[in-house]
Amino acid sequence: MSKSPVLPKLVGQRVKRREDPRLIQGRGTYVDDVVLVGMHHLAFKRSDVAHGRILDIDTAAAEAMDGVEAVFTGAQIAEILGPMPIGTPAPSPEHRAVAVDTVRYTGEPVAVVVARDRYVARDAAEAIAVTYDTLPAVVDPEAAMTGKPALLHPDFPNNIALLVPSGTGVTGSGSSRKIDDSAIEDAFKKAEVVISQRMVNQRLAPSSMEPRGVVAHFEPGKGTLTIWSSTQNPHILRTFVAKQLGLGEDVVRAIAPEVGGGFGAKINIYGEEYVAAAVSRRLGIPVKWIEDRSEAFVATVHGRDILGYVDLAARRDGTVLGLKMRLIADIGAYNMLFTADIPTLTQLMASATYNIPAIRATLTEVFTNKTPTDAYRGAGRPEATYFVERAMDMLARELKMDPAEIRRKNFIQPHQFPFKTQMGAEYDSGDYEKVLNLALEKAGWAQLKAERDAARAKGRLVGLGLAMYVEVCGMGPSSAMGTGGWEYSQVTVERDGRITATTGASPHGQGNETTFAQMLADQFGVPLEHVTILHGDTAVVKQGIGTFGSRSQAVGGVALQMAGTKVKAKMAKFAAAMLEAHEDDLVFENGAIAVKGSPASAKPFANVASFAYVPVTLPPGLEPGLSGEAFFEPSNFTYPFGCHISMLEIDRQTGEPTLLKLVAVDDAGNRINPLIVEGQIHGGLAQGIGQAMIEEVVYDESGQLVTGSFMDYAFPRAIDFPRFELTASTTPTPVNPLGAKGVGEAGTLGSTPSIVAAAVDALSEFGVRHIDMMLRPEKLWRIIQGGHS
Ligand code: MCN
Repeated sequence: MSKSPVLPKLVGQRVKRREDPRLIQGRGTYVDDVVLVGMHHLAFKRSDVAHGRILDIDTAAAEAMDGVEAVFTGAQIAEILGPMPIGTPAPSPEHRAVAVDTVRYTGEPVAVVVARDRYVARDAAEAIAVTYDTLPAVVDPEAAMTGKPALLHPDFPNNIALLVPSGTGVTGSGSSRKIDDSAIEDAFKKAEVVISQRMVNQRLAPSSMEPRGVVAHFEPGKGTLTIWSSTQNPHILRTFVAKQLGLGEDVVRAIAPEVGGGFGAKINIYGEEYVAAAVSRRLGIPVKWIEDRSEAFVATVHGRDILGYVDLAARRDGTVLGLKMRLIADIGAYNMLFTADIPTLTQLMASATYNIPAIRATLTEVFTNKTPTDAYRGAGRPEATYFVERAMDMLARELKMDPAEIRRKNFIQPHQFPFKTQMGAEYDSGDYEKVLNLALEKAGWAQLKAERDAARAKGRLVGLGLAMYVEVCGMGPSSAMGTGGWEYSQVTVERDGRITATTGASPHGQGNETTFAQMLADQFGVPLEHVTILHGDTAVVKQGIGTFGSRSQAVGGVALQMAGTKVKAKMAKFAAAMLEAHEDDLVFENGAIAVKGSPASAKPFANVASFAYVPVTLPPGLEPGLSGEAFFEPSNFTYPFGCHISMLEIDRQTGEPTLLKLVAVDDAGNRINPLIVEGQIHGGLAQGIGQAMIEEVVYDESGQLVTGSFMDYAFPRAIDFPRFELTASTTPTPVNPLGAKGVGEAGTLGSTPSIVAAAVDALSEFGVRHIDMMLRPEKLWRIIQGGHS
């Protein structure tokens, strides 16, 4: 036989993303590229008041327009669609995909038009006249908690959606949860110094490059529904849509074609998806809805919006004794799929990287007349990191300690892992001092301090900030996730030796077509080009949960490896028969299977594959074919961690901040593809920096969204960033055999508090202790002028 090429091992290598050539060349197929014969278009008439009773909807003018097929009001949609389900056990008010008698946020749908084309549909939606009895808008979450100025939902007194006490001394679950305060109160009694600060983790608009969109095609002859959606989790979409329509999952097919980003906001199953499916079934025609950008600002879930009252108790030597966090989450008008769960992750991560002996973190989720919140990159964990890291920074300032030293003093130590925090999280593995030291070294901390001081001596306002983070990700296990916390994969060696694998972790920008192919190429000893990863279609991928909570690698990657192992074991049996050897003595490498130590015996991989499909002499006990599947249920989350350092300058004349430097050391355990991991960190940093410096969703007192377009909502661009300086640290997790933790959200965690710390440091001559995000120049300018933040 001809000599096989020597194939390099690919796991751990900086392999370029296979997805990129088609995406960069505009050759991807997105939902809006799906065109079906007879397809009609939907447009939603949306409320322009934040809170009001619908007195009248006049659809006559819309219905009379040429090209309009049908108009449905909320009441008519309610005849074909029940209230929307959620994915958590939280108590939830009735939520209709199209409002029936009351609207609760600007942008809530009140009617839907079905028309020949998109333009007619939009014109007709505009022609619908709605009369409202306007009610007072609930905008301030703290006033809302006292029932002022109005109630959103009759069954939720004082607009309180959920109360969750948590921390040291908490026993029981659900409504029978009790809290014994003695440990935390003791800690505060013993304290020599207490830091108390109200902090805002402001509301953000997740803005993926591709807005949402859906095509629904119910085929009356077959009784089947196919739904294309720009979603992060087609299988969950299938389950929920099937249930809402009263169809079996066997007749519903969900397809996520190319998805142009999601950032957590495309986990939710939206009203538009249910409506498209129900309308397609009612009318017997395919329908399409594509969100436009201004619609996305009101109709796609928002992120963050958690207010924290934080108290930190410590000794004067910097030892932290206790932490109290009173969290108020402004969740907007309704519960969406995971709305209720997200702020509980802020509670869960309240211990951050520190061994804090007593913690109390209470959470109140509050309804207001705003777009509902749900997951947004980091989802609850950046908020926890921000609150704790800001408090640690204030403590350092109060005690005149170096911000690194105070952290060092309180870290959970490497020998303490697995470490159970007072919040009940079991951290898998970590070495926090290692990443801190690495970050200080890479940044040149002492040198930076000298540079800062030299700049200050010249009158410049330069500051340094440092933040640690630890994140909970790799979501499952199933006990923690209402949708199931496992992941699924199937691996097939085709007749020609090529490998096709499916994964339920449907990527939407993360690059798993590359990383997963790297893993299989190594496992089977074949070239990367011989492996194809399929995803995003429930007819192709039999089961799945999806891509979110930085889980695709730590959960989906393990399912892939497990399926691969099964197929490889079977293939070894066929090869053993061909080579007249024992299956345990075989090696898979360089595109061939050989007896260990005897390269001359090698059979080309493709020949063994072909024999498995035409086994003229079938080895005893074997079925033909080479395909295997696996479900992986993790035993725990994974907890990646890191340290981010920022240097920032504020213009004394204008208050304009400029980020001069960002150094990040991130530990995601073993990395499959360092290039992709760095890309993921870059993206997360961009969003963390965006939150710290320029992004903020603002509502006025009547509940109108003031930042409803990119003219008013500042979105970070490349010119807003310095060159990121990244360093990897590697502490494998024992939770999965790959030793891999998640990384997709990590960049959002440390960057944000480190930048705010740098801004506070830059303005230290004005006696400022804390500045709420975003770092609006006007706010900073006022501090410089002697005012307050
Ligand atoms: N990876 C790796 N080694 C590791 C961990 C991950 O090589 N130790 C690789 C993975 O194979 C994958 C990527 O890094 O290619 C991210 O993996 P992981 O950390 O498991 O995160 P997920 O794939 O589950 O992605 C979800 C995460 C989240 S929660 C948000 S939000 C987010 C993010 O990913 N949204 C994104 N990154 C995004 N990137 C893009 N382009 N678009 C989004 O919407």
